Amino acid sequence: MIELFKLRGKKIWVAGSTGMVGSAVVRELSKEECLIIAPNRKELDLLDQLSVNQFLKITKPDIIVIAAATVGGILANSTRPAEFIYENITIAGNIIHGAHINEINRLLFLGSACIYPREAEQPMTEEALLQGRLEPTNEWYAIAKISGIKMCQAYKMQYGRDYISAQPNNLYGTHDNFDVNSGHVIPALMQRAHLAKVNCEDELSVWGTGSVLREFLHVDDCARALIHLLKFYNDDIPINIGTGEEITIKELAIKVCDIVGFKGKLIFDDNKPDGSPRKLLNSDRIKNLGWKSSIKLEEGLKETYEWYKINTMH
Ligand code: GFB
Repeated sequence: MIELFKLRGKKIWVAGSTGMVGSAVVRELSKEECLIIAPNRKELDLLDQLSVNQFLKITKPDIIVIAAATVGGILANSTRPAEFIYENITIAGNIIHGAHINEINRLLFLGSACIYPREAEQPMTEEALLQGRLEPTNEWYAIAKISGIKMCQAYKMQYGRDYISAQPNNLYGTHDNFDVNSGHVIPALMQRAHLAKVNCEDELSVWGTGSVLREFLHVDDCARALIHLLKFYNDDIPINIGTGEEITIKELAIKVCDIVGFKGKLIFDDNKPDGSPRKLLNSDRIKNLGWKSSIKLEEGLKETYEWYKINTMH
């Protein structure tokens, strides 16, 4: 397959480089003989348009990966809608417009599988975008992500910019947010199961009915997919990234408890939201470009738990 864009010798800004996805992208890019620029939050405020423009004017990267976002699990999404919509729209707007006015021609924007309608036909193809109503628990985040995707398409259409977007399914892995309230299901359950084990508790509460399905993608697989897309993809269709495998939250909770070594009973708390009933991506498009996931859920969960034990305070 012809490499459309060479990364070798290029200066690449990874926006959000201290987060879970950004740090994985930096790790993968460091194998590519390119120059990575990765300012942290204190060095660059992505919500400040002037600072972003100034930064781009001075550093002039050849390529930008937007892995920066305000993210969180189902509870954070549904209880902090203003932060999720404002911060994510602003980050996307500042960086995409800033890239354009600074003549930066290549950019990859990270979307999310929650951009698709709640009732979309499964597995969801890229064509399902904007064909129905969004899942209410994360519509604010989804609208912001759809805005970023649409900006990439608009700047490509009007100015011929090579800006692309990709949406991975539910991510997990090292450098995740393990907070029990604001985290996504895997890190939150891991932390909760770990604490229940340490405190010799008999029960563990799992949010929702446990019957909904999710497709989980390891962040290192995601980072490899993003780099693959930077090299080989330039269509305006935002492209799906998934494993093709799904699991119920109940099965996931059992797996997490096995790995952590918590032997108590699982209690399903249906006062907490379930969110989407099912969210499986059709990832044929990226598979046809020569990428597929390589980390099995079981293996990824074990590695994540090892990282959690070494790197978090508990
Ligand atoms: O990972 P999660 O928060 O996000 O929740 P979504 C997935 C499922 O796990 C839901 C259940 O059905 C939760 O009710 N769950 C069980 C738990 N126990 C827990 C727990 O302790 N913590 C959490 N968080 N969930 C996300 C969006 O939706 O999808 C994100 O909120 C993002 O913004 C992501 O777009 C792709 O899969 O429901």
